[in-house]
Amino acid sequence: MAAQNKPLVTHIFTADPSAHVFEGKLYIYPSHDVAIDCPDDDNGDQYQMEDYHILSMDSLDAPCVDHGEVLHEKDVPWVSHQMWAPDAAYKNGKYYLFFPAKDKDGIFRIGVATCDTPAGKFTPEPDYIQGSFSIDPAVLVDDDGRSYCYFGGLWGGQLEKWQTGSFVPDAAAPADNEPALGPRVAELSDDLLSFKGAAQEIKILNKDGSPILAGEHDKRFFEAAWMHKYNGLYYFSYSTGDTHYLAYATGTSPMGPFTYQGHILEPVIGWTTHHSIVEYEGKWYLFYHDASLSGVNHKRCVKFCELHYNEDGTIQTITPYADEK
Ligand code: FUB
Repeated sequence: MAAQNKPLVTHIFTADPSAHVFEGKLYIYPSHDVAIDCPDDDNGDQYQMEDYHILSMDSLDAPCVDHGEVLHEKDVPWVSHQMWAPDAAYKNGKYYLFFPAKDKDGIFRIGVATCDTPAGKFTPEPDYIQGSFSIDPAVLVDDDGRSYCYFGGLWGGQLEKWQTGSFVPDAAAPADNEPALGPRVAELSDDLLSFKGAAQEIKILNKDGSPILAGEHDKRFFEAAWMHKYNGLYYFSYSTGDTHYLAYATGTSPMGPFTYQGHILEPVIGWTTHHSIVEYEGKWYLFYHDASLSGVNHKRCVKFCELHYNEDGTIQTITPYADEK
């Protein structure tokens, strides 16, 4: 299946799109890439984002509206820099913006800001969520009212440094023949402002129950967690990072374990790949980004395409740019 190849907006660089249907409209919560000129490094220093803009569309054919800056790093007391991939949630009449950023010690944490409307502006909590670390929060408000925050990212996202439960600056990554590091999940409090307990590591297993190994780079978790439900099953999807796939695994519990199923999206233009999956008017859509607008890894643009399931619930792999060949 081929992907459409049209940026939603071209007047700013955007990435990491978390799409939700709120009040009957599609809202997209992306990162806002900064157009600085600098080389890439494995620590992600080229991603120096300072704020968030929210996008929305009245329908899939309607123009995409930029609601402007809704939160800036200077408005968040605990943040030093690098506001990376956000997500949003709605509960009890309030909208929540979850975002990772580096604290004053250079450690990635996850913060939350709230608003009465989906398009902001958002008011941040004074401190980050206690017990949070690393990057790329994705929040599921489940059908039973319980809510979960999924997060984590390797390399610049610092997940390797948290293997002991504390931040160890020079911690080594697992060897290729050891189980891969899993993303983390924490149940959220009823007001979505704190973790109910310590975050747990999520297990992503092969179909025979064995763990995916750190050396299996085209399957193992790297960053960009997303959770959605389809026909009552939990679908945990993520980026494989250095092999540039979006992959997914399924399970019967929101906390896992999840069984690896395959790839959702083949590599796009640019190093990173990050996405969300949303149902809108009875069809399913993948929102994703690439670097086609600039040709530069850290100046990205968000796009979407339809996503199709097979009858057995597996997802058909999407090939970007196939229509252009
Ligand atoms: O946008 C900055 C980082 O790049 C995100 O947090 C990752 O998921 C990757 O897309």
